[in-house]
Amino acid sequence: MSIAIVIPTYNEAANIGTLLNRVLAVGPEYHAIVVDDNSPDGTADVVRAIAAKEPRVHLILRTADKGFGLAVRAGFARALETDAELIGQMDADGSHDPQVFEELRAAIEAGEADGMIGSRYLATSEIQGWNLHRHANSRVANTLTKWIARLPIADATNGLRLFRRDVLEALDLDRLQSRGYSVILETNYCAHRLGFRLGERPITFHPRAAGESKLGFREVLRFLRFLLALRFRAVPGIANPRAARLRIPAG
Ligand SMILES: Nc1nc2c(ncn2[C@@H]2O[C@H](COP(=O)(O)OP(=O)(O)OP(=O)(O)O)[C@@H](O)[C@H]2O)c(=O)[nH]1
Ligand SMILES: [Mg+2]
Repeated sequence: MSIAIVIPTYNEAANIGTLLNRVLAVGPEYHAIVVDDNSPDGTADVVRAIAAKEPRVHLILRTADKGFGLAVRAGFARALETDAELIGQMDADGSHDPQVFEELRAAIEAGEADGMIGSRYLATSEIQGWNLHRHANSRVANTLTKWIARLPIADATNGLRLFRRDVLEALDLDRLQSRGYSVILETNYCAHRLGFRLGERPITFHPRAAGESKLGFREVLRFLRFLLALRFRAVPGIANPRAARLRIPAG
């Protein structure tokens, strides 16, 4: 059984080599699909050099329409073309520990859930290196998300997740609306609305190892716009009468 981990990257040349080694070291069944938006720092070149020697590393180079959400969707679509039974996602900057996938996998294999999330907001979770401003931002976003999306999970916006492949098959990736970070919430939300069970495990969220954050004000605004739209949009495969009446463009 193989496990495909999708890793979106933008200017992660300093981090991606170390991270790929860590992902591959989790187990021989782990494959990495790096989705790079043509980073000016040469991230794709680093990945290409590793992929030339390591068949479990794959690169998708996107050259138009940059976006975290578009990249994640492209990565999931590629993963569905492989025989991977479990498909995951993580950041490239060292904030997420790939070893957590083994815990998430065990929970899915035990039948606890169809998709498992590494959570920053359970009792024993830990977030390292955030200043007050970053904590406040995340708390507000998370509270708004809980209030609007009403998902049965504490952390609906962290990009460390693992799904059974049938969850992603059911999502209809082409019909998702998110181009940015809201893709995490959107996919969790759609999976839940489609009747799949989501679970969580506590994680330690580490500070970014090198490079700069891409989470700017524009991305925050896009996320808020997506939240607004969420209650009034159709979920692919689910009828939503409110969606026909009010259409707010998604983030
Ligand atoms: N392909 C692609 N990847 C992106 C894009 N924006 C961010 N990423 C990647 O997505 C992951 C998360 O981005 P970060 O900048 O770390 O955002 P964050 O983790 O929310 O913010 P920090 O905690 O401040 O690092 C990283 O691996 C980024 O390289 C994008 O537009 N396209
Ligand atoms: Mg980060």
